Amino acid sequence: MPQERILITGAAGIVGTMMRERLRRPGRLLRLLDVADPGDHGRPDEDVLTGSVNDAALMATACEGIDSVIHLGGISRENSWANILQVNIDGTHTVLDAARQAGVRRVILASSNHAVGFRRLSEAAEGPDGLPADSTARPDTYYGVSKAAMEALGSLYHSRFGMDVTVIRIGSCFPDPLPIGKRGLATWLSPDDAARLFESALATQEPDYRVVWGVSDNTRRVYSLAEARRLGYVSHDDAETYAGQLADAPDASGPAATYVGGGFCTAALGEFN
Ligand code: 15L
Repeated sequence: MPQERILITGAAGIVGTMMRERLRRPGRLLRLLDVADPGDHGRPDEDVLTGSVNDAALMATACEGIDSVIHLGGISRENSWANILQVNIDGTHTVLDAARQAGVRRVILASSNHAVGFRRLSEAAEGPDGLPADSTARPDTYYGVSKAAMEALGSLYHSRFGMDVTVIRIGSCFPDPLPIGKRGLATWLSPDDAARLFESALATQEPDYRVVWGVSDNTRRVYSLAEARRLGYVSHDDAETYAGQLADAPDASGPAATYVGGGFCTAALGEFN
């Protein structure tokens, strides 16, 4: 049977670990890469590589024979400018360039809602289905800046080299929305929906550059799903199931109640939190 080969960077992270279990298919090989050892389970349908997305030689090896890259690797919240620049911006460039040199056809980039964290919740309420997925960058942190840079790099690699690039602006992808508090009732992307969305991005026919929101069809959703639906994504989950458990959680106040980035909008810039 011909094998589809997918490289997942950041495979030992929260999203990577959840996707490892969910993106397995007959006839598909998952190559799992992370700076932390993803753990080799000895499965014939997995390759495991340990190392950094900043290591160009390792990335060249990782991209050999690969059809699609799912780039989840990087720092997942605020950090120093030096670390963000190295891991998230330079690292994404290294991944994209290794993919280009290896002739990888498709790259899926895990961006974040924090690329547009300083967009107002009231703006989201104006759109027919919420904040459009192609809203221009309004980052709330250096981390958000790195996600905007990631999106720009993806656009460049599509336009220059014809690579198929899908950017997913992920909301809050955790087993459940509880760690995020009430905001998570709007921003949650369930693990199963995340897998459905990655499958839609893996099934594209024509090379393009597209930006979609990565959220479940939450009752309190503020991000548009129109763009992801065009890709074939159908969400089955809604964070509202957890609303009862969050009834006593504090309501947002100040900037966190005004902007879609929530608490990231007031987190100390450049400080790990
Ligand atoms: C993100 O981009 C982070 O990686 C994640 O840890 C969550 O905090 C999420 O955004 C969010 O906005 O809830």
